This record gives sequence, structure tokens and C-alpha cells, in this order.
Amino acid sequence: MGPARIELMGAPIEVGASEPGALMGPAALRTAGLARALADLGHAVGDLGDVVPGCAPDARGLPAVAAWTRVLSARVGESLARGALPVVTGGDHSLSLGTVDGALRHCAGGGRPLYVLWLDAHADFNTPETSPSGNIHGMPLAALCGEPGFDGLFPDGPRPRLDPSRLHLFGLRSIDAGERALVTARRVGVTDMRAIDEFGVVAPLRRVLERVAAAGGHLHVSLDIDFLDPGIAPGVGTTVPGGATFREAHLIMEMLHDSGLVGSLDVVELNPFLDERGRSARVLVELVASLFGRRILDRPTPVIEAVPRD
Ligand code: 6HN
Ligand code: MN
Ligand code: MN
Ligand code: MN
Repeated sequence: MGPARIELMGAPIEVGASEPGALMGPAALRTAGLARALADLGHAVGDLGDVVPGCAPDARGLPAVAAWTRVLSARVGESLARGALPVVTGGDHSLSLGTVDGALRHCAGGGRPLYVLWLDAHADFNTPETSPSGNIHGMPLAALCGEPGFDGLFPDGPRPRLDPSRLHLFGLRSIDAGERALVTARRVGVTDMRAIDEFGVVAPLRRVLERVAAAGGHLHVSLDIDFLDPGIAPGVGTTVPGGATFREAHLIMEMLHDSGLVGSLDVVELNPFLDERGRSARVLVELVASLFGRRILDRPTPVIEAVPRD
């Protein structure tokens, strides 16, 4: 049983990053055939187009990110209320301020706990005070968990916070000193690359999924393309060596599919300007298709590799 309907939305935001180009990410994922790949699996898929923020196109800094956060939170909330599974493509990782806020509000309304699996080379747990770069895409989790310094970012009124103990960072291999102190103090779950090298992806991920299942939770997955090794996904402004292999990432996607727990998904940080002939976009389409049920044995032999019959 899959979701009733998958709703794709583009979030061409790049104000949260210093490297320009991520605003082309949603377009590149369309060109790489994301919607078709999911429809070919038998899912009902709607591409709702790009989300439009209520701010001037040249707006910068926190006010611009706040405009994106508000509209994305509303769109994700509406999608979940329709019973659909929203997939938001970016765009830099500050877009998750909106998508996770929307999922948090939806879950709070239904009395369900929200869990977040953050597949990323980075912790994205800086505050304006701890950030060495000032880039907001390195801060969304601190803001969502209620750290100070983010006034005016979220819609007005009371806001459900992300419980840091329901957040799991997976694939971590680059963290700033200030955010490391916060991640430790807030008891965020971490499976860093060292743990993956030692134990593989299966045992640590299974523990995360079992917790979500036992709590009857909604799992929001945020896939930052820099989780992957730059050798297979060079199209991102913040590459860090030593990332996940295709086989590791693929297995994670299959486990997520089999769990049936994923309720919303972000695919972020693809920067087509830095990509090589669409490789990174294609890898992302392949991984997202696996998360939605494509199996190794369903993949037809590419014509070019087929053995001639006579
Ligand atoms: N991302 N920790 C660095 C910073 O500038 O705060 C890198 C953040 C990267 C953000 O990859 O989504
Ligand atoms: Mn729901
Ligand atoms: Mn990130
Ligand atoms: Mn990252």
C-alpha cells in the first residue's frame, strides 16, 4: 500500500546558501523525470509546480526565508490534510524550516508525534550566534527545535517545536564547534559516518524506524544531496568527502519504503550549475523512486547492455 497521492512541489530558494544555483534544482529534477519515475511505479502523482513566496524576488536574509517558511508550511499542511504525501524539491536546506513546520502542525492537530530523519553530511543545527558562515541553510534544525535567535521566522502564534530527541542525523561528517555542543546538549540522535563505516546503514536505521513505528509516528525525511559521496553526486555547493555510496543510499531508500512510515519528504541542495551532465539529478530521481517502491528486480535491462539474441 502506497500513499493515496504523491504531491511534488518545487521550492526554488537559494537565499539560505552562499553558493548560487540551487534555485534551479526543482527544474533539473523535473527534467530528470522525477514525476514520471513515480507515476511509472503506479502512484498517483501531481506536480503542483513551484511554490511562490510572498516576498520580493531580491529579498535577502531572515525576512526572505521567513516568507518561504510561511508559504511552505501552509502548502505542506494542506497537502497532508488532503491525505497526500508531499515531496518538496529544492532549493537550499532552509526550505525545511517550512516543510517540517507544516508537518509538525499537521501532526500536532492529529495527536501524532513527528520524527525527522536528516540525511546530510552536516548537522544544520547552527544558530545565528554559533554559525561561522551566517548561512541559514546551516541552521534550520536549531530553529525548528526552538533555539533562540530566530524571531519572526515562523508564522505568528503558538508553534509546535520539533523535539530534538525525535530528530536523527544520519551520515554526519562535518559539524561546527558551536553546533556540536548544541546537538550534544539537546540529545539529538546521531549516526555519523564513522558509525556507518563500522556498522553499516541497516542496524542504525532499523533502530530509528523501530522507534517511530512503536510510537505510531509520522516520519519526515529530509534528503540533502551532500549526504551522498561527491563522486556520485557532485552537484551541490557543500560537498564533503567520504559520503554515502550509491549502494548505501539505495538500501536506506528501500528500508524506508518497506517501513511504510514516511509521511513527507524533502529533496534539497541540488545545484544544477555545479552538476556534471545531470548526473546528480538522475541519482536523486533513482533514489526517490526506490523510496517509493522501485525494486532492483523491477529495473529493466538497459537496451545498450542487452545481450544480442543471434
Ligand atoms: N547544508 N555548517 C556549515 C554552515 O555554514 O553552517 C555548512 C552548512 C551546510 C548546510 O548543507 O544544508
Ligand atoms: Mn495525516
Ligand atoms: Mn543540509
Ligand atoms: Mn549538507
